[in-house]
Amino acid sequence: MGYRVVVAGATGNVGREMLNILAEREFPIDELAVLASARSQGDEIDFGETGKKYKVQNIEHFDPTGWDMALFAIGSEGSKLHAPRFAAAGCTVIDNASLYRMDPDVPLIVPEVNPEAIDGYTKRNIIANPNCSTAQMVVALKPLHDAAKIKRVVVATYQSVSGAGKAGMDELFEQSRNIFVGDPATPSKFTKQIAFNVIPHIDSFLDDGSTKEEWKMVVETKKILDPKIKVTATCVRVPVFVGHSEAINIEFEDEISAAKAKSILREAPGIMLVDKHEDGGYVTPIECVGEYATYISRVREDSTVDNGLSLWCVSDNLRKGAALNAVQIAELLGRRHLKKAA
Ligand code: 11C
Repeated sequence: MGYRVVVAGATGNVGREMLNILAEREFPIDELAVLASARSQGDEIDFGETGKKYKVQNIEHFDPTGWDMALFAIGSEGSKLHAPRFAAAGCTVIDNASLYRMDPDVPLIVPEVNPEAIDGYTKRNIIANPNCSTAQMVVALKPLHDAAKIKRVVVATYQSVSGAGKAGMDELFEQSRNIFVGDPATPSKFTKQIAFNVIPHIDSFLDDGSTKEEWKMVVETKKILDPKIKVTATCVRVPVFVGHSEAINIEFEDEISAAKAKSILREAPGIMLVDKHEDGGYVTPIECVGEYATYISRVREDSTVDNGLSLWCVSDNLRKGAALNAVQIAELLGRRHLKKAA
């Protein structure tokens, strides 16, 4: 016996990946409803490679009563409108938006890192999925924190345009083509030209000069992993279609060598260590597209501080950064609480 599962926002980048991953992982589904805004109502959407197609229903008119769980990828405004309604009807919401992440009554979960925190979901019947750049970083940090206690993290991100949705991907494609044919590369979704450029600005600016994306990496890491860890982030958009990369510098309380860190990371859940000291002995974003793992490369000691390490971390932002993590939360919810499926 399986679950009655809803995917909301099914026509977007993350929603499509949610459907692909539910199908790939053979999530136990008795009935599936595929929702989006009125604009997409009636469109047909593939359920991964199963050959099954589903008609998109209008979320406004959908009655969630009797449905077990809903995976939401409809942005904060959509979640604000619909998540409380679904949750009140008894359908547990696994929400990819930032809206509820810092709500103390909503668990913010990365299953490899803080699975036990999911038990608090009953307060609001909502579980939050973290920001993509946070998710991959905490997967990398968790086993190292367990081994040597992290004090401080300095991270610079190299985030792909798919983090800004389909419009971001279209803009990179169109600007690249325009530049080749001599047409203007006018920015629209991004604040400056993204093709052949990098932009040190993701999400809105805050009063202290940081951006909301940078703030999310700080507060979400504390909520998921350990409130004592200090984090400073610089988030940068780069002309890559899919796959976020991060250069992470970590200061530990206890001594930890690069060799020890590598042996820990080699065994850690969700991580693939690819770290050869030779040309190409590391992972780049195009190699992680469509994969589940968070890839770690370039692990080395930082001799400028006591107990310091630097590393390179790459993952598919639409998968581990969003849809895969949401499906893993659904699996965890099933295992720990719903206990319906075999
Ligand atoms: C980006 N990380 O790359 C963002 C996308 O809080 O879920 C995801 C934003 C979020 O633009």
